[in-house]
Amino acid sequence: MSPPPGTQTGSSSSFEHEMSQEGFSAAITSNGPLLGSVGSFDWAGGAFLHTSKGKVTFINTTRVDSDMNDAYLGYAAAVISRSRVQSLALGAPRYQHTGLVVMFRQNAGTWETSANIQGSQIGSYFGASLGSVDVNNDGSTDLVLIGAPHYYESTRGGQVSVCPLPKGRARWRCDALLRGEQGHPWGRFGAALTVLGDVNGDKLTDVAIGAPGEQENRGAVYLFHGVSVVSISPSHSQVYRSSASHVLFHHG
Ligand SMILES: [Ca+2]
Ligand SMILES: [Ca+2]
Repeated sequence: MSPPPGTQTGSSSSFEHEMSQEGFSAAITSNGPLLGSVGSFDWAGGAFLHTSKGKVTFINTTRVDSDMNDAYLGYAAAVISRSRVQSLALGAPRYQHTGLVVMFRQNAGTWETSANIQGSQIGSYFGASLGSVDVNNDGSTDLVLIGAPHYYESTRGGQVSVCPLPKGRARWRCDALLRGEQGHPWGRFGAALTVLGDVNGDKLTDVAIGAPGEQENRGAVYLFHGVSVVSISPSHSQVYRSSASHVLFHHG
């Protein structure tokens, strides 16, 4: 256990990772596990990459950036693979109150930021969940899913942005949204998401997205299928709602 703030007598650097909460999120890279560390550097956050040789690398936005105060970088983590080269995505859902996802790539042995995607709505918690999807199962990531579970609309709460990997040096653009059903403004759709693999036998990867706030926090899980244009269908195929009888709702 770490001592509470204000009890340190050591060097000022002792607060760098004192309450870092390493393991807040996790992803597996080809080098070893990546563990989000939202509390590092006074809640700017970051992530630790543990390699097989016992080496630990701390990854964060490289410059001391006051914008990152309380950003919670590392709240979510995902690994992107393209042509066998891995890059990392880390979510910072409290960045400037709108949220941010930062991409990192390895350059001459160090991890540096390569791109970022910012949320649009204050308080939306954009970047609270992340998923890296290889829709067509060819070994290369096709898109990144970014959850914003507190995104507010009057009839449904939370959304997930579908962001295809840009070609070459183009900017990231998120070109579609996944949402829950109407009638759940406090649903927190996108608070959690999971890449499932192919569950309906069409060889395209499918995803599940949680909405833990639906139905007075009994929660729901939505299933979305991958589609052959290398994306995720914006219409869910099923929603599983928690109830005494575990009723299963089918759509289309
Ligand atoms: Ca692919
Ligand atoms: Ca499928």
